[in-house]
Amino acid sequence: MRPNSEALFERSQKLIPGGVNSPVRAFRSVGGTPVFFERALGAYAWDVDGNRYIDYIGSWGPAILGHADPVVLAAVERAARNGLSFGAPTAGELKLAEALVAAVPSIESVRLVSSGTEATMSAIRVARGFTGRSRIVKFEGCYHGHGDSLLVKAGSGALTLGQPSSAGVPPELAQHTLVLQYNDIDEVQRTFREIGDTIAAVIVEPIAGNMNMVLPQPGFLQALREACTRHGTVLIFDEVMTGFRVAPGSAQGLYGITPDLSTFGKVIGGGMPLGAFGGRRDVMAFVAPTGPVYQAGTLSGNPVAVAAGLATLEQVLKPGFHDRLAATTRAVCDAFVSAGRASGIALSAQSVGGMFGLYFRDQPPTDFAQVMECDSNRFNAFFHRMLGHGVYLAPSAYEAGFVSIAHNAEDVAATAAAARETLAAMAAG
Ligand code: KE4
Repeated sequence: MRPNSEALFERSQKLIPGGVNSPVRAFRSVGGTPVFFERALGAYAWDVDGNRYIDYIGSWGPAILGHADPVVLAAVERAARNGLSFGAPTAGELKLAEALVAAVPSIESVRLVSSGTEATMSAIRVARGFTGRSRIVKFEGCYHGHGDSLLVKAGSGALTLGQPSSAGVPPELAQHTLVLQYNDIDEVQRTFREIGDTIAAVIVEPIAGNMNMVLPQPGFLQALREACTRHGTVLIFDEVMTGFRVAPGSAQGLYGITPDLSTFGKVIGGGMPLGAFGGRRDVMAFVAPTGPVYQAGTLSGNPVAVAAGLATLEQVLKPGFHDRLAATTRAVCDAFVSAGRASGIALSAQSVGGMFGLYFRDQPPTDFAQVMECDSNRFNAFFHRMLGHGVYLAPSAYEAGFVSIAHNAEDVAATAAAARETLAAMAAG
């Protein structure tokens, strides 16, 4: 009996580019047929053939409570019964803005949008409008969504497909995007000494999660803060992935660095289309209709998405939530590392809060060059064997993994057993 995923994939490729609505889903780097999912609940997802997987993607971060959380579903249902979208202000949007301002001290004013891409694209425009400058700085391997200025040496799907710099972005625009090396403090300081007063913004993932997971080295984020302050550059923390995923105060709370703007997505929508950008009041005052930087959206602040986000954040911000989530995520990493050690295959792993990196390399990489040293062929073999054991990892060596509060000790044990069997088989050749 032919798997339904294969049949569906064959048909969808005829109508949808690559058969998917986001490139990383296409399994292009790991090979094979993408799994078509039918439903998900808690830590698990079932494909269209009824196979169950322990899910370590969680929709690339939003499913931090586990899939189909009953409280979130009830909130969505209540909101939906009152209408799906009004294109007018609602009390829920104010409540979510209040929740974000309360949880993230750097946010004095915030605008809701419908995706992380919209959030980062808008934040860049605001920074350019506020400073009157055009140049921005990003870091190789970091991904900030598919806004034109940011698709230069990007990570995630762009890196996965070997297209870090996208076609279709006019050179006249891309020339304003300066790409530096993540964790290279000397390069940042040298660049700012030379041209700092021409730089509108630095946008950075405070924990890089789109070239697999790379942590900021001591002093890196502080160096960005100091350089931006000295030169009147807007420091943007792209917390679309790390926001409420790594700590109650997000990565900026974890590292004690105050950005000028932050962007959010994923967790704050709980699986529904929702993003946000916000920060210093004087910068956000430039956003229309109060200021000259235009930004808009038919579904911005959508009441159903806002209901999902509020219900999610309410649970995520309960005392002890991140401690429990981080403990489970550490246990998952320990399982991978001990399985690697038992097999003799070079494997390392690390985690922060509810996100983790898994590397076929002796030590976790600390920069983009070291990420490229990881054995992606081994990762691809590992990915498919784990899939066969009912464990769903990101279909790319350049993505982080995500754990939910619904993952339990049995799931970790099953993952450990699958990893031991998989790596032993790989070691045996
Ligand atoms: P979206 O437009 O996909 O909601 O957010 C873009 C984005 C912005 N900033 C960061 C740090 C991000 O990680 C993302 C999106 N992340 C990818 C996964 N690495 C989304 C998955 C996909 O592209 O299908």
